[in-house]
Amino acid sequence: MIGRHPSLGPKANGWIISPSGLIITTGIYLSETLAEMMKLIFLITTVAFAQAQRSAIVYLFDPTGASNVTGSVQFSQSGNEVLVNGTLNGLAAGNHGFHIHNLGNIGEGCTASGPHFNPHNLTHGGPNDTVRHVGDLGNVLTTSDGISTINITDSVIALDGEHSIIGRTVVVHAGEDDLGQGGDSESLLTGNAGARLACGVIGILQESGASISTSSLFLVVSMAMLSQVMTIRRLFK
Ligand SMILES: [Cu+2]
Ligand SMILES: [Zn+2]
Repeated sequence: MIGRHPSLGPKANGWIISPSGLIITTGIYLSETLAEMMKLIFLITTVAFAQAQRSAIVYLFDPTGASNVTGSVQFSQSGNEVLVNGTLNGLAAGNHGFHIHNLGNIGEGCTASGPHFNPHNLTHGGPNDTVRHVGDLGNVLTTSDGISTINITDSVIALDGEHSIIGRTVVVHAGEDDLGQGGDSESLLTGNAGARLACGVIGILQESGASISTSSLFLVVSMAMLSQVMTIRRLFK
């Protein structure tokens, strides 16, 4: 019997001629379906990662107890930028250096966190400079009531990849960061920001939405696969 099997969808390009022909047709149909599904999975994965939204949080305090500086700061990825928002309490009025330091270790009064996070081995700078440490977020301004409101947008730090700040330490300093303009060697290392008054290790606040959307999209893919298998099973009945 020669004819197009009614249960073959419009995407099937084979004709059923004989049982062996049926197997060949089904084989072509299966491999085409698999190729399409691979493309779909690739697309879904790409879309899911493009939509990834991750956020992080740090609670700051003085591990030595010497200062009463406390606070919390949140980081959220928004496209290529990271929004940095938070509040600190207990600093003297004026500017205070605010950086991401290399390690996630607040020991020895925050000094165990090491130097500024600097994966490209550049000199210290301000947040708007091309030549800067990745961790150079400049200064936070404290008003006369001892409150520092942080509202920074930065396109160099990130919440994943090479510039990821997750697991590193935020440090706020006693003095103002001169942003590398101080004219001495220390300026190009630390911005002469002085003592470390409070610090905290940056942790994951929220995983990206990718895990949720990926799982729901994989469900759709699984349903599609199941329906293909059922179509093929019908062909053999
Ligand atoms: Cu610092
Ligand atoms: Zn620096």
